Amino acid sequence: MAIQRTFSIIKPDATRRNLTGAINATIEKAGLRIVAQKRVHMTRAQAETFYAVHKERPFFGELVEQMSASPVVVQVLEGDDAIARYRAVMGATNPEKADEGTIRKLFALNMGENSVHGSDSAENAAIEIAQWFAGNEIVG
Ligand code: FUP
Repeated sequence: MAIQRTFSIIKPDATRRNLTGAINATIEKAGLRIVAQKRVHMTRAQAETFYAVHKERPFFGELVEQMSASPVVVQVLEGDDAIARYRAVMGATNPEKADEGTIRKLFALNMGENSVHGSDSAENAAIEIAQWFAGNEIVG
C-alpha cells in the first residue's frame, strides 16, 4: 500500500470541548502520523472557500457559521493508504451511523458538529493541504 498524505480538521465543536489530544490519540493509534499541525481561527471567507463544493446545499450557511465560530486545528496526516484509512477512523458523516470506536461515534454531537474533516480523494487532499500549509511546514 502506498504512503499518502491527507488533510484533517479538528472542528470547532471538538476544540471547544478540549478534545484535540483525545482525537490525536485516536489518529495515532490508527497508524497515522501527524506531520503538520496548527491551530487557526477560520474567517467566514476561508470557510466558504474550503466548503465551496457545498455552496448550493441547504446546510451551507450553518456549516460556514459553525466552522468559523471558534478555532480549529488543521493537520496533515501521513501513512499507508492515509486517505481511506483516515475516512475509516473518522466514521460516517452522521454520527448516529458511525461505527464503534470511530472519532465521530466517540465524540461528534450531530451531523453538522461532527468533530473532524478528512479529505475524500487524493486530488482533494492535495488542494486542501495547499490551502493551509506551506511545503516547509510539513515535516514527515
Ligand atoms: P464528510 O466528508 O463526511 O465530512 O461529509 P460531507 O463532505 O458530505 O459534508 C461536509 C460537512 O457538511 C459535514 F461534515 C457536515 C456538513 N453536513 C451537514 O451539516 N448536513 C448534511 O446533510 C451533510 C453535511
